[in-house]
Amino acid sequence: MKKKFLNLLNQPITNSYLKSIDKKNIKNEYFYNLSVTFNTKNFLVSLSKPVDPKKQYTDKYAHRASQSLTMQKAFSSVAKKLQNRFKPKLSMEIGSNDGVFLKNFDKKKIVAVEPCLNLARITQKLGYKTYPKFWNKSLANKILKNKKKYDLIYSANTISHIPNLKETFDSIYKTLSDEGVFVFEDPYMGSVLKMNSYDQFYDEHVHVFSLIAISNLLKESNLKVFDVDLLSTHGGSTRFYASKFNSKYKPSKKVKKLKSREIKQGLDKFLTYKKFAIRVKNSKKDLINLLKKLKAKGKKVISYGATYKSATIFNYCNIGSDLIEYVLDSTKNKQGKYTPGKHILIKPSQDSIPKDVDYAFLGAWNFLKEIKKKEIKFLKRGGKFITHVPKIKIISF
Ligand code: DWN
Repeated sequence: MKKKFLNLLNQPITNSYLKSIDKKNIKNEYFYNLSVTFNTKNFLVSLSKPVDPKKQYTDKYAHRASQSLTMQKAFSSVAKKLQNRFKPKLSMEIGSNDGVFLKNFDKKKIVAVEPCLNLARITQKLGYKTYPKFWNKSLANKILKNKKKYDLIYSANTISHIPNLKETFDSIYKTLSDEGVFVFEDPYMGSVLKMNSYDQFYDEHVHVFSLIAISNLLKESNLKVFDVDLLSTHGGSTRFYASKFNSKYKPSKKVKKLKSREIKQGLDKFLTYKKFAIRVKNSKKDLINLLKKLKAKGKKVISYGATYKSATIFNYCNIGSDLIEYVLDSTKNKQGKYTPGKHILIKPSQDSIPKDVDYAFLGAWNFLKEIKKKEIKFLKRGGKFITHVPKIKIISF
C-alpha cells in the first residue's frame, strides 16, 4: 500500500526554463501537485503521480552531465573501474546525456540509449551508436534483434526517473548476458533523510531508492544486488551492482552491512518519513525567515546553480525574485532564461560572483567543495553562502 507523507505543493516541470515571461508563456506553464509516498510492502519511495515523460525529456533538455569538474572526474573513474573489474566485451549506457561516461569507452564496444533528441545528437556526432528512445520493452526487443547480449549495462541518474520499474528491470534482464552486470546509481534515500534534502524530489525523480527497496524490486525481475557503493555525488547516491539471480555473484559484506544500517535508520518504517516531513516544513519556515531578514537589512541575495532541485525549493517556499535577485549558472542553454514556476532570471557565471552580492544561496549545494574553490575571492571579501542542508545555515570563509 502506498501512503503519502509529504506534500511539496504545486510544482512546474523542472526542465521548463522559460525563454521569456510574457503573459502567454506564463499562462501555458504546466503545474502539478508534487506529493511523495512510501510503499509499505516493498519500501519504495515514489511520487504519487508521475508526470508524462514525453513532457519532460524533449529535444530541449537543459541539463548537461559534464557541466561540473566533479562529475567529469566521477564518470571517468567509474568507467575505468567497471571496465577493469568486469572486462565487458559489449556494454550499454541507459540515459547517456552528453556522453560524459560513454566517451571513456571504445566506440565499437558500447551503445547508448537517450530519449532527449538534442542530447542523443551529441553522442551520435561523437560516433557512438545512440538509440534516441526511452528505455522500455519495445526498445529492448528492437536491440535484441541483432542477437547480441550485453555484459555491462550502466545507468546514472536515469533509472530513478522511470515510472515503470518492473518493465525497466524485466527488459534489462532480457538484454543482459548470463553473467552480465547491471550497474546503476541514483540519489540515496538514506542521504535525503540525513541531509533533509527534500529538493531531491521533483518531477524527474519519480523514485528515490534505498537498498531494501531496490532488492525487493529486482527480485521480481529475477535480478539481485551483489554489491553497493555509497557515493558522495549528488549529495549522497548509491551505486547498485546487480546480476541475474542465478549468476556467479554473491552478495558482498557491504550489501549486508548497508541493509542492517537501513533497518536501524528506519527506512522500512512509515513513521521515519512522517518525521522527515515535519523537518521539511521547519526548513521552509527557517529559509523564508532568513531571506526576509536579509532583505530587510538591504542585503543582495542571489542563487548559485539553476538546478532542477532548487525549483522544488523556490516553488515550495514561494521564493521569487523579491527574495533572490537572480541565479548564476555556467550552462549556456540555461542562461538568459527564467527558472520554472518562480521566474527568476538566470545569468551566466563569471570569473567570480559579482562584487555587489552579499549572499549566494546554494542551488547546487551538492558541488559545495568545487564552488568554494572557484569562489574563494567572493568568500575572502566577506561574501557568504546559504545552504538548506542539513539545516538552514550560513557558510563564510
Ligand atoms: O538527475 C538529475 C541530475 C543528475 O541532474 C537530473 N534529473 C537533472 C539534474 O539535476 P540538477 O539540476 O539538480 O543537477 P546538478 O548537477 O546539481 O546541477 C548543477 C547546476 O549548477 C548545473 O546547471 C551547473 C551549475 N553549476 C554552476 O553554474 N557552476 C555547477 C557548478 C559546479 C558550478 O561551479
